[in-house]
Amino acid sequence: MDVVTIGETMILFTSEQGLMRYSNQYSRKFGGSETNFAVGLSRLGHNVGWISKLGNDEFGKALLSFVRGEGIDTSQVKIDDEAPTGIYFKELRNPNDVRVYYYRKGSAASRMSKSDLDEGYISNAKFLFITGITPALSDSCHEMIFEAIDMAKRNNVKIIFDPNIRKKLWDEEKARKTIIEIASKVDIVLPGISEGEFLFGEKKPNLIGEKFLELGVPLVVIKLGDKGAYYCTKEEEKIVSGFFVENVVDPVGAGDGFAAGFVSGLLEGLSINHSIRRGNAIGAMVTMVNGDIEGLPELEDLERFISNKALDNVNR
Ligand code: KDG
Repeated sequence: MDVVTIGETMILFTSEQGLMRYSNQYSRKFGGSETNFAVGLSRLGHNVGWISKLGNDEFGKALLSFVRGEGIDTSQVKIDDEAPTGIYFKELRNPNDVRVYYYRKGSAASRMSKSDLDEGYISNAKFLFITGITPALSDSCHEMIFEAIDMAKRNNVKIIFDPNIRKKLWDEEKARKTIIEIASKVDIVLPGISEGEFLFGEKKPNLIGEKFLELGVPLVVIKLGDKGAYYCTKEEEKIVSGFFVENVVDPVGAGDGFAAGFVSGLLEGLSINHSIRRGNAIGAMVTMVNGDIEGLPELEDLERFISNKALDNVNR
């Protein structure tokens, strides 16, 4: 396995007519940060495994066959007879105001615990990808994420962490403390600017970067939206420019697409710079399509997008 990831994926209902109070039609999709990332990587040709729990219900079955159909290993996905698959709703008021509503409390995935982890499975991966969503789901998920980190570290599996702070899911003080504690244990962190501000009260990428470096993270990559991404290590720092998108349709999932592109580059031995460029491109592509995963490209489409954008810049 190239990458193993752990987290909750939900059925996603998107309102077809703006405000949910008026909508009598919803499209049924799938969404979950870790599987958005996994689908992105799998579409680029990498092997990904997903650890999770689903309800023994129609939604769980739909989700499992979708994720499996994307070529992701689901051998570590368990079915819980006692709890439902989580659901979330998306209300696209406009591309700058997208609201999400969770119906996931007590879901099957929130009942995951450290006994659901198989050290042998994690130890065989090159990377473990985790987000700050999972520890927010429940105390047992919180404990499980720290156990997964310990397993990865014991087996020299590199850990990539996207803080993905979802304030609706937990108390802010607990979120800050937990995210900082996790960050201090990982190899690569992928925050956004607003997350840096939430964690450290800093808005500038270099100052946020410094705070993470002080925590001991070897590589910090900060997403800057259409401006690209800033990265720093102890030795170097740089901004890798992004891709302008004229018509953003739905920004949800862009960060996961970024992570997929970036990690695919690392797996293929590309430089940090090139890996981030891939991430920037996929982040941009995801925003052009309605849905968390629908805009994730295959390698050929990704390369075409990057070279067309490069041509646009020459012609401008
Ligand atoms: O990054 C996009 C995710 O936020 C979305 O797919 C749903 O996982 C999700 C969550 O917990 O919000």
